[in-house]
Amino acid sequence: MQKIRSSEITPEHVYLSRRRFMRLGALALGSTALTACGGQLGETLAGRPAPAAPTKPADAAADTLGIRRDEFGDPANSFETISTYNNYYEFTEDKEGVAKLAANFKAEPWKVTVGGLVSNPRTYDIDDLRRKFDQEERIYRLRCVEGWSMVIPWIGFPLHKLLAEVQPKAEAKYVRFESLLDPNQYPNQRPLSLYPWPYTEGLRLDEAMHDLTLMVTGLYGKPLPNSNGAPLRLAVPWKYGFKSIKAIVKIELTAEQPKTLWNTLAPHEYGFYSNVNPQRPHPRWSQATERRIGESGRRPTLMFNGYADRVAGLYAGMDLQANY
Ligand SMILES: Nc1nc2c(c(=O)[nH]1)N[C@H]1C(S)=C(S)[C@@H](COP(=O)(O)O)O[C@H]1N2
Ligand SMILES: [Mo]
Repeated sequence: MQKIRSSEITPEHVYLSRRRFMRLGALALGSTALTACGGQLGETLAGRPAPAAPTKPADAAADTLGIRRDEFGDPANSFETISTYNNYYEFTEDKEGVAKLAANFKAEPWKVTVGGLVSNPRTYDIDDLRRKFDQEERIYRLRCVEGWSMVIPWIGFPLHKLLAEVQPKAEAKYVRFESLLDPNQYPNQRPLSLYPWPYTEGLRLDEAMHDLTLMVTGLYGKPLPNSNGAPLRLAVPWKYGFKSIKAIVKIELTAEQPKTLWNTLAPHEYGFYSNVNPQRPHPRWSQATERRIGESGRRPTLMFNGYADRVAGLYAGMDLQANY
């Protein structure tokens, strides 16, 4: 796999408010954490050359597996790249360090509870989910809010099939997702961690019901690697990658918009909706372009990450430039 220089990405972690730092002032924060976070300028602000025409195919290693392409014709990144370049903060903030730390993660047995405002609350074993719902391949783009992207051949089933089974009540308006809390397995969930664990995310019910919204159980036809959120994660391809929560243990239907980890940490940087929008810069960097991992140069970012024809209607009447 091609080595990815850390200078080529703009970390989304850790925006931490000054107040939070003061409160935790005694904590010996590594200086890396500080500089890696707030200190760095966005890729596009760092005096880089204008976007160059990307070279294709994205990833030489993809050839050996037979190239899969997304619906826009872009080749998928290799299994190697997808499973070794990760954002998974429960393990580490180092993208290339996740796979090693996650090697012994215990992804089975695994239970997922689905409850809240539903008529038929259920607890599923991961195997129940694999057996019960047809597993299909969906080759989606993943656009991280930091300004890089990949093409990933996921295996999974649409979330709406699961929701149909538990039957949301009329009052249910949102879906809340929760990741595993287990400091014994996640080194970065140590006591006094600066993150409000567990990782949580949320969708409006109609977003959750959209056919593009996928419950992911695998990639490249194999069970999901630990580094990608085994055994169960979400893929919401028109939103920034942090919405696609990993290692899900709980799904809850709610009447109110749920709190989410990134929105709690830095509400002015990471909105609840966080739809990919090249015209709306992150407060610290532009979102107009992205670096496809494996390509040279940058390519333009597309509205809703290219899925506008199918999802724009969900936001009719909403101001897309606002920070929701
Ligand atoms: N539980 C959990 N889910 C998570 C994250 C995380 O740190 N913890 N990182 C998010 C971010 S920022 C991105 S870009 C994607 C990365 O997914 P990948 O590593 O499979 O490419 O996972 C998202 N889901
Ligand atoms: Mo991300």
